[in-house]
Amino acid sequence: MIDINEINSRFGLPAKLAFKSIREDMTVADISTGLCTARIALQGAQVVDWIPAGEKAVIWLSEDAKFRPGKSIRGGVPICWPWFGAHDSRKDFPAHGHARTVPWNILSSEVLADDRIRLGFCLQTNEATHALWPYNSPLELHITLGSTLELELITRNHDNQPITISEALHTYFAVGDVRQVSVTGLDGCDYLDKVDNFARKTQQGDVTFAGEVDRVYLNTESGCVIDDAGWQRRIHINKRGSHSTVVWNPWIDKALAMGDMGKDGYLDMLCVESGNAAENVVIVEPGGEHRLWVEYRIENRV
Ligand code: TA6
Repeated sequence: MIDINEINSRFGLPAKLAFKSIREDMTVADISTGLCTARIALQGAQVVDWIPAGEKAVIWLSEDAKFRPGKSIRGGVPICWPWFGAHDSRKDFPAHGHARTVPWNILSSEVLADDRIRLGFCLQTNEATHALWPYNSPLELHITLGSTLELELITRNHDNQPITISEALHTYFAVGDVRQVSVTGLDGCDYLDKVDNFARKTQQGDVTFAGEVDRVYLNTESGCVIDDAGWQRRIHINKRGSHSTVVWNPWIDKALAMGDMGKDGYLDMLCVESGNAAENVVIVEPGGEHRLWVEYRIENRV
């Protein structure tokens, strides 16, 4: 059980960062500065809200999101690790790995010179996580919040054998109406189309949405831009250490089946996920590390 007073005395930042229990068993970090407001759940070190000053929310959170221990929170920035999607061989293992549904510890908190807030988290390991992932590979997430949002996921291999991971920052973005959205930056990229039995295809032009879209774009290190005509803004996505980009909208039937997308929630969101999946898995050598970094920035289309 987390001692909220103790965590605030060690990591709270007066008037800028406070920890609180939103339920007896779920702790969140609330950030409020001149640059942004935000909320991070300690379960999964999951950003669940980020609103730059003067902007609409950039990160989408379902009105039906469940904040229950061990249950993935629908929305925000779930961390998919140490595998993306279904486990290769164990169907009883959780989709997208365990990182997003287990408690993380706070390592550090600081106010930067430009008033951005930087927080460091590490994944808590225990018998249950070792049953899923029996390697000594500490995982850290560093989050920098201001008028931009940066996340860096660091995997270290303290074992004496190479480890192979797949991963993604599975970010849900808020948009005016996904039917008026296009995603640029993936033209000419090969992708696996999960809506068409993982068929390998090549992207022609921008990605648009008139039905379920679930695509793993491969061998792409370039950033993307979400052009949101509805809200007259663009969301710039820059990345490093990532060779895959996943684009997903569940559309009507899949959203209904998921049960926690809220009423017509699929119209207000899309996922653009920076990571390493499918043929882009990452091998971390003994003593080595791998860093996956993203930055999100808003541009208003005047
Ligand atoms: O990243 C897209 C995806 O893999 C979809 O196939 C869908 O399963 C989505 O993730 C959500 O997965 P979740 O386990 O959070 O319901």
